[in-house]
Amino acid sequence: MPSEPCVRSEPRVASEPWVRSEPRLAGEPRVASERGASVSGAGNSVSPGRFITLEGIEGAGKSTVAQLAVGWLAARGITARVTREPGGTPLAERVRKIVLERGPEAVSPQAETLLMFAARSIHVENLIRPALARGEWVICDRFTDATRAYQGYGRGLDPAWIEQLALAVHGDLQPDCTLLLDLPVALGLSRARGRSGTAADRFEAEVEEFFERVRTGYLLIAQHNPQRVRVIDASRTLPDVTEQVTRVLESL
Ligand code: T5A
Repeated sequence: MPSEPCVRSEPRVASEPWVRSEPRLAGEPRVASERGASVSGAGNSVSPGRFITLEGIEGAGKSTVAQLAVGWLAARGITARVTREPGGTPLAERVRKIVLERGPEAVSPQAETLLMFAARSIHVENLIRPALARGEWVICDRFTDATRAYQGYGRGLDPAWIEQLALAVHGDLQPDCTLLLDLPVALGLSRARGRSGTAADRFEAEVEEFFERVRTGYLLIAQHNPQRVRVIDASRTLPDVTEQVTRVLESL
């Protein structure tokens, strides 16, 4: 696991297809500490919000880690909000239903991507940006790295197109830190299928090779963004994963 903490500006790697120089929108701040801050306690210490995302293949443990992180932060007096993508607001959850459910009509990779970004746009505008502006921490189960990994590496869509959509939808809003829960595909799928009592959604019904491409994509994203993305060995026991995650949170 890389040793450096998540920091907010990272070197750009020219060869990485997901990397581009993101222009700042006029008047829009770059990072969480500029976006909003709240005064904590009786003193004048500023407690800016942080935008933390959780990524990984099916069954990696993202929901479990999200709850763990919010509890760890609450014990330290930090208000954190757990949310997820696609979804997170009532309207975005309706889009989630559309994009995940299996139905008689084909959903092209392009349509899938546009639906993901439609949900994200609603989520960013109505939940993520306002929470960060209040100085809250946002723990988000999946964000744009999921589109890069699933629709880009998994479905084979043009990474440049995905970056254009990302820029249009959330400008230069980027996670302050991303925890990539990495584990072998077979283990993730067995955990996900073992837990779920419901029918497989469109993604869960995919073949293992698809998830292998997604996992490889995630690891490449981590490799090219070592300061933002921290890789957690999610194949370990929950206490071990908890320890890895809290070490990262302590560094923020
Ligand atoms: N998608 C999403 C895209 O294609 N593009 C996008 O842009 C976006 C945003 C969303 C789907 O949409 C796709 C990706 C997804 O296919 P989802 O609900 O977010 O779906 O995704 P899932 O990965 O399917 O969520 P899961 O709930 O299945 O997985 P989690 O949250 O990673 O796993 P979790 O925490 O529920 O854990 C699974 C089981 O394992 C146990 C848990 O108790 C649970 O039973 N567990 C462990 N067991 C042993 N050791 C550990 N360390 C464990 N950690 C958890």
